Amino acid sequence: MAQTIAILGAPLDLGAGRRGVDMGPSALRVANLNAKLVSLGYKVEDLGNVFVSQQESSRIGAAHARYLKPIAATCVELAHKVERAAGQGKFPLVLGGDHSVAVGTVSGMAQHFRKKKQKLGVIWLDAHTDMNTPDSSPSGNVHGMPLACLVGYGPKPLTHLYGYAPKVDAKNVVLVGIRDVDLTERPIVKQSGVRVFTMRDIDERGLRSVMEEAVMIASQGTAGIHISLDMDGVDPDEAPGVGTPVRGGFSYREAHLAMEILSDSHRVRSMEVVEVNPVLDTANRTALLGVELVMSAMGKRIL
Ligand code: HAR
Ligand code: MN
Ligand code: MN
Repeated sequence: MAQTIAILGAPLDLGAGRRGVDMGPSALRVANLNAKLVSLGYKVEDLGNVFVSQQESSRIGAAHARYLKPIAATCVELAHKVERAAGQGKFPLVLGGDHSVAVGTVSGMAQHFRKKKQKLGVIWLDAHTDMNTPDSSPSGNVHGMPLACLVGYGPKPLTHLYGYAPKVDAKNVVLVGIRDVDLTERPIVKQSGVRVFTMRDIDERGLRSVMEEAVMIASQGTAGIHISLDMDGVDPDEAPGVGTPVRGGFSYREAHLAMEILSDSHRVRSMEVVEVNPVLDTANRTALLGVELVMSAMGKRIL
Protein backbone atom coordinates (compact mmCIF):
# COMPACT_ATOMS: atom_id res chain seq x y z
CA MET A 1 0.00 0.00 0.00
CA ALA A 2 1.22 3.48 -0.82
CA GLN A 3 2.59 5.52 2.05
CA THR A 4 0.42 8.52 2.94
CA ILE A 5 1.93 11.97 3.30
CA ALA A 6 -0.04 14.27 5.61
CA ILE A 7 0.53 17.89 4.65
CA LEU A 8 0.03 20.54 7.34
CA GLY A 9 0.41 24.25 6.65
CA ALA A 10 1.64 26.49 9.46
CA PRO A 11 1.33 30.07 8.17
CA LEU A 12 3.20 31.60 11.09
CA ASP A 13 5.01 34.92 10.72
CA LEU A 14 4.98 36.00 14.38
CA GLY A 15 8.46 34.61 15.03
CA ALA A 16 10.20 36.43 12.18
CA GLY A 17 11.44 40.00 11.92
CA ARG A 18 10.06 40.49 8.40
CA ARG A 19 6.49 39.95 7.23
CA GLY A 20 5.36 37.66 4.44
CA VAL A 21 6.54 34.23 5.57
CA ASP A 22 2.93 33.46 6.50
CA MET A 23 2.37 33.06 2.76
CA GLY A 24 4.88 30.18 2.62
CA PRO A 25 2.36 27.31 2.79
CA SER A 26 0.34 28.83 -0.03
CA ALA A 27 3.45 29.40 -2.16
CA LEU A 28 4.53 25.77 -1.74
CA ARG A 29 1.07 24.51 -2.70
CA VAL A 30 0.95 26.89 -5.68
CA ALA A 31 4.30 25.36 -6.69
CA ASN A 32 2.33 22.12 -7.16
CA LEU A 33 3.64 20.24 -4.14
CA ASN A 34 0.65 17.94 -3.68
CA ALA A 35 0.38 16.71 -7.28
CA LYS A 36 4.13 16.22 -7.51
CA LEU A 37 4.12 13.98 -4.45
CA VAL A 38 1.27 11.98 -5.98
CA SER A 39 3.41 11.56 -9.10
CA LEU A 40 6.04 9.87 -6.91
CA GLY A 41 3.46 7.25 -5.94
CA TYR A 42 2.36 8.62 -2.57
CA LYS A 43 -1.13 9.11 -1.29
CA VAL A 44 -1.40 12.74 -0.21
CA GLU A 45 -3.78 14.10 2.41
CA ASP A 46 -3.71 17.86 2.78
CA LEU A 47 -4.98 18.59 6.29
CA GLY A 48 -5.04 22.34 5.65
CA ASN A 49 -3.46 24.98 7.85
CA VAL A 50 -3.24 25.26 11.62
CA PHE A 51 -4.60 28.43 13.21
CA VAL A 52 -2.28 31.42 13.52
CA SER A 53 -3.46 34.62 15.10
CA GLN A 54 -3.14 37.65 12.88
CA GLN A 55 -0.17 39.88 13.73
CA GLU A 56 -2.40 42.98 13.71
CA SER A 57 -4.61 41.50 16.40
CA SER A 58 -1.90 39.82 18.51
CA ARG A 59 -0.13 41.13 21.57
CA ILE A 60 3.59 41.38 21.18
CA GLY A 61 4.31 40.61 24.85
CA ALA A 62 7.87 40.77 26.17
CA ALA A 63 10.45 42.28 23.80
CA HIS A 64 12.94 39.45 24.35
CA ALA A 65 10.53 36.82 22.97
CA ARG A 66 8.05 38.63 20.74
CA TYR A 67 4.59 37.05 20.31
CA LEU A 68 5.58 34.11 22.51
CA LYS A 69 1.99 33.31 23.56
CA PRO A 70 0.34 33.12 20.12
CA ILE A 71 3.39 31.29 18.74
CA ALA A 72 3.11 28.68 21.49
CA ALA A 73 -0.62 28.28 20.79
CA THR A 74 0.08 27.55 17.12
CA CYS A 75 2.86 25.10 18.03
CA VAL A 76 0.56 23.20 20.41
CA GLU A 77 -2.07 22.69 17.70
CA LEU A 78 0.61 21.73 15.17
CA ALA A 79 2.23 19.26 17.57
CA HIS A 80 -1.05 17.46 18.21
CA LYS A 81 -1.86 17.22 14.50
CA VAL A 82 1.64 15.97 13.67
CA GLU A 83 1.50 13.44 16.48
CA ARG A 84 -1.89 12.17 15.32
CA ALA A 85 -0.78 11.84 11.68
CA ALA A 86 2.37 9.95 12.71
CA GLY A 87 0.25 7.72 14.96
CA GLN A 88 -1.85 6.81 11.92
CA GLY A 89 1.31 5.71 10.10
CA LYS A 90 1.42 8.81 7.91
CA PHE A 91 4.46 10.90 7.03
CA PRO A 92 3.93 14.44 8.39
CA LEU A 93 5.12 17.18 6.01
CA VAL A 94 4.84 20.65 7.54
CA LEU A 95 4.90 23.83 5.45
CA GLY A 96 6.12 26.98 7.24
CA GLY A 97 5.86 29.63 8.25
CA ASP A 98 8.86 30.93 10.14
CA HIS A 99 11.14 28.41 11.82
CA SER A 100 9.34 28.67 15.19
CA VAL A 101 6.90 26.10 13.76
CA ALA A 102 9.63 23.47 14.32
CA VAL A 103 8.79 23.54 18.03
CA GLY A 104 5.38 22.15 17.06
CA THR A 105 6.53 19.66 14.43
CA VAL A 106 9.42 18.22 16.41
CA SER A 107 7.45 18.11 19.68
CA GLY A 108 4.67 16.17 17.94
CA MET A 109 7.12 13.66 16.43
CA ALA A 110 9.06 13.34 19.70
CA GLN A 111 5.83 12.64 21.59
CA HIS A 112 4.80 10.08 18.99
CA PHE A 113 8.03 8.16 19.57
CA ARG A 114 8.10 8.70 23.33
CA LYS A 115 4.82 6.80 23.70
CA LYS A 116 6.65 3.83 22.20
CA LYS A 117 9.74 4.47 24.37
CA GLN A 118 11.65 5.51 21.27
CA LYS A 119 13.68 8.59 20.41
CA LEU A 120 13.78 11.02 17.51
CA GLY A 121 16.87 12.36 15.72
CA VAL A 122 16.87 15.76 14.00
CA ILE A 123 18.85 17.07 11.03
CA TRP A 124 18.48 20.84 10.84
CA LEU A 125 19.64 22.47 7.58
CA ASP A 126 20.03 26.20 8.04
CA ALA A 127 22.34 29.20 7.71
CA HIS A 128 21.60 29.86 11.40
CA THR A 129 21.81 27.68 14.51
CA ASP A 130 18.46 28.92 15.92
CA MET A 131 19.73 28.36 19.46
CA ASN A 132 19.14 31.73 21.05
CA THR A 133 17.23 32.08 24.29
CA PRO A 134 15.28 35.20 25.24
CA ASP A 135 18.38 36.27 27.23
CA SER A 136 20.86 35.79 24.41
CA SER A 137 18.73 36.90 21.45
CA PRO A 138 19.75 40.20 19.85
CA SER A 139 16.38 40.47 18.09
CA GLY A 140 13.76 38.90 20.36
CA ASN A 141 12.52 36.99 17.29
CA VAL A 142 11.43 33.50 18.30
CA HIS A 143 12.47 31.98 14.95
CA GLY A 144 16.05 32.38 16.19
CA MET A 145 15.24 30.14 19.22
CA PRO A 146 13.38 26.93 18.24
CA LEU A 147 16.30 24.50 18.33
CA ALA A 148 17.36 25.72 21.78
CA CYS A 149 13.78 25.11 22.95
CA LEU A 150 13.76 21.56 21.58
CA VAL A 151 16.95 20.62 23.46
CA GLY A 152 15.58 22.19 26.63
CA TYR A 153 16.66 25.86 26.78
CA GLY A 154 14.17 28.69 26.52
CA PRO A 155 10.69 29.85 27.49
CA LYS A 156 8.61 27.18 29.21
CA PRO A 157 5.56 27.39 26.90
CA LEU A 158 7.89 26.22 24.09
CA THR A 159 10.32 23.92 25.95
CA HIS A 160 7.59 22.15 27.94
CA LEU A 161 4.95 21.43 25.31
CA TYR A 162 3.43 18.10 26.48
CA GLY A 163 4.83 18.91 29.94
CA TYR A 164 8.39 17.66 29.56
CA ALA A 165 11.77 18.71 28.20
CA PRO A 166 13.93 18.18 26.27
CA LYS A 167 12.09 16.83 23.25
CA VAL A 168 15.26 15.59 21.62
CA ASP A 169 18.59 14.50 23.02
CA ALA A 170 21.23 17.00 21.85
CA LYS A 171 23.50 14.12 20.92
CA ASN A 172 21.01 13.16 18.18
CA VAL A 173 20.75 16.68 16.75
CA VAL A 174 22.84 17.77 13.77
CA LEU A 175 23.04 21.23 12.22
CA VAL A 176 24.22 21.50 8.62
CA GLY A 177 25.02 24.58 6.52
CA ILE A 178 25.76 26.94 9.40
CA ARG A 179 27.39 30.29 8.63
CA ASP A 180 25.76 32.87 10.91
CA VAL A 181 25.77 32.46 14.71
CA ASP A 182 25.28 35.40 17.08
CA LEU A 183 28.19 36.00 19.48
CA THR A 184 25.76 35.69 22.40
CA GLU A 185 24.39 32.44 20.95
CA ARG A 186 27.74 30.64 20.57
CA PRO A 187 28.13 29.49 24.19
CA ILE A 188 24.66 27.90 24.10
CA VAL A 189 25.47 26.01 20.90
CA LYS A 190 28.78 24.80 22.35
CA GLN A 191 27.35 23.81 25.73
CA SER A 192 24.34 22.03 24.31
CA GLY A 193 26.21 19.14 22.73
CA VAL A 194 24.50 19.37 19.33
CA ARG A 195 26.76 18.55 16.39
CA VAL A 196 27.41 21.47 14.03
CA PHE A 197 28.62 21.20 10.45
CA THR A 198 29.45 24.66 9.16
CA MET A 199 29.80 25.64 5.50
CA ARG A 200 33.54 25.43 6.09
CA ASP A 201 33.17 21.75 7.02
CA ILE A 202 31.23 21.22 3.80
CA ASP A 203 33.89 23.04 1.77
CA GLU A 204 36.70 21.02 3.34
CA ARG A 205 35.11 17.57 3.55
CA GLY A 206 32.48 17.67 0.85
CA LEU A 207 28.77 17.44 1.39
CA ARG A 208 28.54 13.67 1.03
CA SER A 209 30.91 12.93 3.90
CA VAL A 210 29.17 15.50 6.12
CA MET A 211 25.69 14.16 5.39
CA GLU A 212 26.70 10.55 5.95
CA GLU A 213 28.06 11.46 9.37
CA ALA A 214 24.95 13.55 10.08
CA VAL A 215 22.71 10.55 9.34
CA MET A 216 24.83 8.37 11.66
CA ILE A 217 24.62 10.84 14.55
CA ALA A 218 20.87 11.41 14.16
CA SER A 219 20.27 7.64 13.88
CA GLN A 220 22.28 6.60 16.95
CA GLY A 221 19.70 5.00 19.25
CA THR A 222 16.75 6.69 17.53
CA ALA A 223 13.72 5.28 15.73
CA GLY A 224 13.85 7.84 12.95
CA ILE A 225 14.95 11.26 11.73
CA HIS A 226 13.09 14.54 11.25
CA ILE A 227 14.37 16.90 8.53
CA SER A 228 14.00 20.58 9.35
CA LEU A 229 14.80 22.42 6.13
CA ASP A 230 15.20 26.18 6.50
CA MET A 231 15.31 27.51 2.93
CA ASP A 232 17.89 30.12 4.00
CA GLY A 233 20.35 27.22 4.28
CA VAL A 234 20.43 27.29 0.49
CA ASP A 235 22.49 30.06 -1.12
CA PRO A 236 20.43 33.24 -1.63
CA ASP A 237 21.31 33.13 -5.34
CA GLU A 238 19.08 30.04 -5.54
CA ALA A 239 16.64 30.85 -2.73
CA PRO A 240 16.18 34.63 -2.59
CA GLY A 241 12.73 34.49 -0.99
CA VAL A 242 13.82 34.29 2.65
CA GLY A 243 13.80 36.88 5.42
CA THR A 244 17.37 36.45 6.66
CA PRO A 245 19.57 35.56 3.67
CA VAL A 246 23.27 34.83 4.25
CA ARG A 247 25.77 34.45 1.39
CA GLY A 248 27.70 31.24 0.92
CA GLY A 249 25.01 28.60 1.35
CA PHE A 250 24.28 25.22 -0.24
CA SER A 251 24.52 25.25 -4.00
CA TYR A 252 21.53 23.98 -5.94
CA ARG A 253 23.29 20.66 -6.39
CA GLU A 254 24.45 20.36 -2.78
CA ALA A 255 20.90 20.99 -1.57
CA HIS A 256 19.58 18.19 -3.78
CA LEU A 257 22.38 15.82 -2.82
CA ALA A 258 21.71 16.41 0.88
CA MET A 259 18.06 15.44 0.36
CA GLU A 260 18.99 12.43 -1.79
CA ILE A 261 21.38 11.12 0.86
CA LEU A 262 18.67 11.55 3.51
CA SER A 263 16.22 9.67 1.32
CA ASP A 264 18.73 6.84 0.76
CA SER A 265 19.09 6.45 4.54
CA HIS A 266 15.47 5.23 4.84
CA ARG A 267 15.49 6.82 8.31
CA VAL A 268 13.39 9.93 7.62
CA ARG A 269 9.96 9.94 9.31
CA SER A 270 8.89 13.60 8.93
CA MET A 271 9.95 16.83 7.29
CA GLU A 272 9.29 20.55 7.31
CA VAL A 273 10.14 23.32 4.85
CA VAL A 274 10.28 26.73 6.48
CA GLU A 275 11.10 30.41 5.98
CA VAL A 276 9.78 30.67 2.40
CA ASN A 277 8.82 34.34 2.04
CA PRO A 278 6.95 35.04 -1.23
CA VAL A 279 7.00 38.81 -0.60
CA LEU A 280 10.79 38.78 -0.96
CA ASP A 281 10.88 36.19 -3.75
CA THR A 282 10.98 36.42 -7.53
CA ALA A 283 8.26 34.50 -9.36
CA ASN A 284 7.92 31.92 -6.57
CA ARG A 285 11.32 30.37 -7.29
CA THR A 286 12.15 29.72 -3.63
CA ALA A 287 8.94 27.73 -3.17
CA LEU A 288 9.55 25.91 -6.46
CA LEU A 289 13.00 24.93 -5.18
CA GLY A 290 11.48 23.92 -1.85
CA VAL A 291 9.13 21.55 -3.67
CA GLU A 292 12.02 20.13 -5.71
CA LEU A 293 13.96 19.47 -2.50
CA VAL A 294 10.98 17.75 -0.89
CA MET A 295 10.79 15.55 -3.98
CA SER A 296 14.45 14.55 -3.63
CA ALA A 297 13.97 13.88 0.09
CA MET A 298 10.92 11.75 -0.68
CA GLY A 299 12.77 9.54 -3.11
CA LYS A 300 12.69 11.15 -6.55
CA ARG A 301 15.48 9.71 -8.65
CA ILE A 302 17.01 10.87 -11.91
CA LEU A 303 16.96 7.37 -13.38
N1 HAR B 1 20.24 34.68 15.03
C1 HAR B 1 19.38 35.75 14.63
C2 HAR B 1 18.31 36.02 15.69
O1 HAR B 1 18.23 35.33 16.66
C3 HAR B 1 18.74 35.46 13.29
C4 HAR B 1 17.88 34.24 13.28
C5 HAR B 1 17.30 34.05 11.95
N2 HAR B 1 16.59 32.85 11.97
C6 HAR B 1 16.02 32.30 10.94
N3 HAR B 1 15.93 31.02 11.10
N4 HAR B 1 15.78 32.84 9.89
O2 HAR B 1 17.06 30.30 10.91
O3 HAR B 1 17.55 36.92 15.55
MN1 MN C 1 16.08 28.54 10.92
MN1 MN D 1 17.87 30.40 9.02
